[in-house]
Amino acid sequence: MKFRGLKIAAMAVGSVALAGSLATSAQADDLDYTCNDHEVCNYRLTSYTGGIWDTGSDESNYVGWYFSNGYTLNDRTSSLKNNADIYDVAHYTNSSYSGYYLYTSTNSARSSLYSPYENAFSSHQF
Ligand SMILES: [Ca+2]
Repeated sequence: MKFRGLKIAAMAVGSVALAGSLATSAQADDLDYTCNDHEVCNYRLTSYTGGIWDTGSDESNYVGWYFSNGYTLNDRTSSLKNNADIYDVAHYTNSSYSGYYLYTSTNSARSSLYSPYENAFSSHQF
């Protein structure tokens, strides 16, 4: 199990209000299979179906993570939501934030993806 939340807490040191809400979000409702505020949510199939993977943190390598329906996360995202209140998110086709990337604005979503992004994401960063 990977440890989460430390990076968010460190990033938010400059803002007491943000530190509280983001740290709580990252620890309390990550991977609860609900797309909460502050989270990016990847879905196995289009139109936000087929299993969800939700987190409020950056993730540099999707290998080892799984959708709610048990499918491996790596190279399997077909739609996504960015519910992070103030952050755009970039999804990358390779691990460590490399390869092709796709920006999704805060509080927006993509009901389907297209080549070279469909079933290709391996990391994301707010
Ligand atoms: Ca959640």
